[in-house]
Amino acid sequence: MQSPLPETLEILHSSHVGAARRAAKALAESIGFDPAACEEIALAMTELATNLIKHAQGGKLTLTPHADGGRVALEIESRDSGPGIADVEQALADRFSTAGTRGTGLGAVNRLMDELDITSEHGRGTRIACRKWVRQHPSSIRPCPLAFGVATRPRQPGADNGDAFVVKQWAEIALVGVIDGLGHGQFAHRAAQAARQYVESHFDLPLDQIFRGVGRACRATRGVVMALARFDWGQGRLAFASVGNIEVRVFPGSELFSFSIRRGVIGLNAPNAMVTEHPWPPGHVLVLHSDGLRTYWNWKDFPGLSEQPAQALAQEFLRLLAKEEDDATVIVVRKVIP
Ligand SMILES: [Mn+2]
Repeated sequence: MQSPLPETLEILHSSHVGAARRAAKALAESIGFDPAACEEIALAMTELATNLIKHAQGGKLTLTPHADGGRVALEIESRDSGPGIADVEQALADRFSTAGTRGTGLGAVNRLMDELDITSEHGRGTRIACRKWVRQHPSSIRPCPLAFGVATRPRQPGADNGDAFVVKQWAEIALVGVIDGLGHGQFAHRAAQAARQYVESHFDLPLDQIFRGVGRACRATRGVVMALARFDWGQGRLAFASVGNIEVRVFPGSELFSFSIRRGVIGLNAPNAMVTEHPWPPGHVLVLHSDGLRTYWNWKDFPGLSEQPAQALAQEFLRLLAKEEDDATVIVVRKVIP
């Protein structure tokens, strides 16, 4: 199959936005995106085109299909010679701008696309490049042998929870994560939800790419700490990455699991996450929890561990270990107990 050529559209007037949208959608359909992804690409294109009219007196959008080792992606590049984006972080935070103003739509582009790269020079213009990959998820005919238990609560009943979690399953893979927004209350909640939304909409990217995207999504927030564990249960493998203060334990513990935990706050100052790969024997138990649970605990504190289902264990952890003064979240992953 001959791949379609790049296509460049001049965006000078609001009447060009519709044509840009249709061109992006048509190209996305022709290279194999599913209908939902085609809509997301069309929406990202609309945001970028609208941006060019509103903030740069026009510019160019280029659509480029890519094929990379059997994977297919679509890239949208926006170029203008406008005033530049004074505050990229603020521009990425459009979701949180006050009612009526839409920001520059770049937060939406970050959520809709898989990768985003912004270069902006004051008075000289802006280049924005974003990509989305075609997803291929053959559904599994085997039932998932892992069970996931989650327990969470805000520091006070009814308060905003500054923690968040993710549990996603597809094909023969499961992704779980614990996110803790800095501090607590409304702003911690916003940061944690910005991170959660990014992970939920990009769950199937490689872990390091998810961390980078969450970094962008959280730049205008207080920031978060986060740990992600990706189980490829078909292969009996675990990939793990963590930045900041999320506790991770494996039972029975062994040298199979030397996780690499980076210090810092995602969205503020964190280096990118270091992903490590491990075998995952079926009898093992993984616990992830935020610092709203006491970290000085021992597996012996949980009698009958080997018989308890994941959800019962998560609730037990929360009940016994949660601190009064912080949001608290725990995830337990283990094999299904029949
Ligand atoms: Mn906390």
